[in-house]
Amino acid sequence: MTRRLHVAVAQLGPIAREEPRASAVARMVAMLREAAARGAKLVVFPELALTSFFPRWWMEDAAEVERWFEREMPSPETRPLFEAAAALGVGFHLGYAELTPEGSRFNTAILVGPDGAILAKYRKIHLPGHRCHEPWRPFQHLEKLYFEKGDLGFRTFDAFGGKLGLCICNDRRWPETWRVLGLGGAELVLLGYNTPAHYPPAPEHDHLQYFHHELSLQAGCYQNGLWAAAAAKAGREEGCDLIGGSIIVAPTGEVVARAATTADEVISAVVDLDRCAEIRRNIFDFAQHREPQDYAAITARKG
Ligand code: CDV
Repeated sequence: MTRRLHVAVAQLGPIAREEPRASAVARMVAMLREAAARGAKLVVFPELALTSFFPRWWMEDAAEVERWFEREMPSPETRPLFEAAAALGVGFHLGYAELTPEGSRFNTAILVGPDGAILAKYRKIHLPGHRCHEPWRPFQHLEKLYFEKGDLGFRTFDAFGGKLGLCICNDRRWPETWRVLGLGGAELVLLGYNTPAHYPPAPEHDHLQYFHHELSLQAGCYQNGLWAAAAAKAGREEGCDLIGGSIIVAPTGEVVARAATTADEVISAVVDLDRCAEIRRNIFDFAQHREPQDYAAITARKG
């Protein structure tokens, strides 16, 4: 019996600063329906999918910051997404800004089952950017200020007939993310991202943004023998260009589906989870070929 899962990635175009959550949710419900009509059983939405990418703004007023965060999930505004998915019998992955009852703030992703129940949660570990206002930048990237480092680790979850892992945006650039998920047996990694086309500290790399995105995904998949489905928030959002390039990547590192626009767009592929074994039983048979006693520096020091 093969384990085939039809996966869709629902890329979002820009969300305006004043666009209400209800509008973003309505756009996502429309894409959910399109994905379900194609036969998809799991739909991946981007990082911080309910609002504009607010870490680009320096905000001193705590109340102004808090309005970007979700205190409950589902909430009255997000419940239509959960209800539509359950009615269609489709699961989904959603990124959002989480405010916990204890007052902690995380950049979070959840995995929701086809019955609308939350199956898994991940809180972003690699937070890029800076903590202080840096007025020289054309836009800020204040994830280190607005979020705490995730406290749930890189876990894997039995769901949708396989073992799934979650990570978020900048995590995809770190080989440690993929290896820990791979060691956890992940067969399919889901992630969302908001990646500006312009990187103010190293503008000489701007023309490489799509390349570095795909390079990271393809290497992560190949070197760990797993699938990945990555959803962008894309397009010109409040004067900041975000890359598109949502993709689904096979355990061989091959791209099997890729978005063509920087707008709302659904891509999909039938993912055969058993294909992970092509890599894992061969070139990257961890149990046979890894030499962890020689990797101590990876966890012994930070930089
Ligand atoms: N949202 C992100 O984590 N964005 C980063 C940018 C700032 C480099 C990324 O890795 O795409």
